[in-house]
Amino acid sequence: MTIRLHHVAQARSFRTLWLMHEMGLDFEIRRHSFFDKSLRNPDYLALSPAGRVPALEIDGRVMFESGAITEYLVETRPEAGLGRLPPDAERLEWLEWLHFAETIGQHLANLTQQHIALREDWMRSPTVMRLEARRLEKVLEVVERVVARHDWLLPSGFSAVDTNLGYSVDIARRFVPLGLLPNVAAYLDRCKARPAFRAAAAEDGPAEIYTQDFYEAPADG
Ligand SMILES: N[C@@H](CCC(=O)N[C@@H](CS)C(=O)NCC(=O)O)C(=O)O
Repeated sequence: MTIRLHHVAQARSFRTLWLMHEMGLDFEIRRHSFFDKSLRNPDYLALSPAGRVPALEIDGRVMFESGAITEYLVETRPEAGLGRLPPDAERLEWLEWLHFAETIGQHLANLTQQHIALREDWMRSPTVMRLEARRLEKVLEVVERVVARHDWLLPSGFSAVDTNLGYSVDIARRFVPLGLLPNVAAYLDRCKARPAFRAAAAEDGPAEIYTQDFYEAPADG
């Protein structure tokens, strides 16, 4: 049965796209756009009730939530070795990083709304833009400390949590300069050098959310 990923270029569905390449799975991609309202049509809402991506059709079911999809993929296909299933000693850290990817993600969502989704200046809040960029920097400092100690989030090496968190870092660099976070920058370079990341990037589709390399927070005062 075909695995089908519902994907928007540059969105969190990239995590699933990258992970499925890491796992060597066969799948097809159904592309969507944020800007044509297709995520709000009843057919799509039947797959993903909040109209979000990713949604993954797999094993006769459909799943939403990128973290849950990551867990499901590594649990049902353990031969890829990208999960840390109980009683693995790294299980606890593996789960922490999986969910920490969405702690980063909430700041990314706020910044994306402020800088990109709100199209008129009067709709935006410079205070929120500055605060969220600062809070994003703080969570990246946590990543900075861990990838200073080893190449990937877990001491044992690359795992599926690097796809969830690596994606978050790749979007975060558009809002926080990585110059003061050299280990995060090197981690991102390692992610991007992986053949599976490159394969996913080649399939991501034309950029429609982030069209600038960097989105500067307005100066204070
Ligand atoms: N926690 C969810 C978040 C999903 C999510 O909000 N995805 C965004 C793209 S990054 C989306 O589909 N936004 C469309 C919308 O809000 O209408 C996950 O990780 O899958």
